[in-house]
Amino acid sequence: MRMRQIPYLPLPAGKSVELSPGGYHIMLIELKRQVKEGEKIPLSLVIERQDGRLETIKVEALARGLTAGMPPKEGEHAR
Ligand SMILES: [Cu+2]
Repeated sequence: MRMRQIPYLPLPAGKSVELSPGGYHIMLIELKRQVKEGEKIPLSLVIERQDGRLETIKVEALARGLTAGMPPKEGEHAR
């Protein structure tokens, strides 16, 4: 497993950027408690628009078991 932290994830206009266990993903670190499988985790994604304005998008991530997805390999993550 090799992952590298990136300061931000570029979002090219008009193109979709996929987050996946083996590719770019959001990694939660320094958690204060154990996350249980099936738990919904509220996340705030901050998007910087082309004009420099910041927009916050709130999403909910469903916590899945460690074996639910492909294990990260050559992926990169943003936080
Ligand atoms: Cu990661």
